[in-house]
Amino acid sequence: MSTSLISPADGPQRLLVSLATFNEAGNLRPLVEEIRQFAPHAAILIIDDNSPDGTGTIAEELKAALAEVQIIHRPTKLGLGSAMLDAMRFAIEHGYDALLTLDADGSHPPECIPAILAGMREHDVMIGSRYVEGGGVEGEFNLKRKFMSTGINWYARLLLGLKTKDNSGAYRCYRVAKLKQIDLNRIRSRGYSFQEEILFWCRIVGCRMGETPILFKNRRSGISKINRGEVIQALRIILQLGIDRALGKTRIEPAAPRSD
Ligand SMILES: Nc1nc2c(ncn2[C@@H]2O[C@H](COP(=O)(O)OP(=O)(O)OP(=O)(O)O)[C@@H](O)[C@H]2O)c(=O)[nH]1
Ligand SMILES: [Mg+2]
Repeated sequence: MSTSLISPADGPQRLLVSLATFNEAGNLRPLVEEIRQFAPHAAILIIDDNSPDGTGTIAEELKAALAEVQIIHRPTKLGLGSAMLDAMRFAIEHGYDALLTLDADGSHPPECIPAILAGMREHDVMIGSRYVEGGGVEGEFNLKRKFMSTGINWYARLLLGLKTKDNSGAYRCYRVAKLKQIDLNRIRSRGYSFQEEILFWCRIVGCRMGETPILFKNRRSGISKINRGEVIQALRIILQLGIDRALGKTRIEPAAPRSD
């Protein structure tokens, strides 16, 4: 889509916003409206996994009404990480400059998009972060969730050498030219550990990482898709990646000088 130009002064020129959805019927429409408000010239890609609650039909209605909306319908629930990979491949194939991802449940406030895009002037990856000064969680994280979030961040920093503070959230913007330098076929995660794994590879290809504060909100409606199986799988994949890193298996040839 060629209509997605935003002022170069505001950040990347051709911006794709991607939303992975599974049963977000109550959340998708208001979110798309808010995104259009804060990123009026962005294209919006919805990746829906045949949600039983009809999210895919709502996506079709949005597409019929709005030129900037595009959809990938997938036959079944294939995991958040696999949806992110599809979004990255789409951004590369369609020549976008930047890819912004956020959860479709209302947890990631679209009013932070301008700050994230502004950060892209000096960074290749910008994270909407709960864990930098000014960021946080609205209301209270329940204890289990707080423990999980803190634990996984600590674990990923230790094993993968990540320096950023919020490594598990999905509110991010990536420079597509840097994503092109990553061999996306090497990414093992199909679920939630994708967030940590892609940051690891972004660091390997020399991305400049930035974080800007966000106030994370509890999902607007519907239920969480994260479960014990997802958590165990995430821990296993990060451990395996950490072992590969220690064994030197994740080294890559230095990238050619940037042309962008
Ligand atoms: N396409 C697709 N989207 C998914 C899948 N799993 C989760 N999502 C979406 O990914 C985003 C994050 O999932 P959530 O269930 O909110 O996970 P969470 O944020 O850790 O959990 P809560 O906010 O506590 O509900 C949401 O937009 C989901 O709809 C999946 O298998 N496929
Ligand atoms: Mg959520």
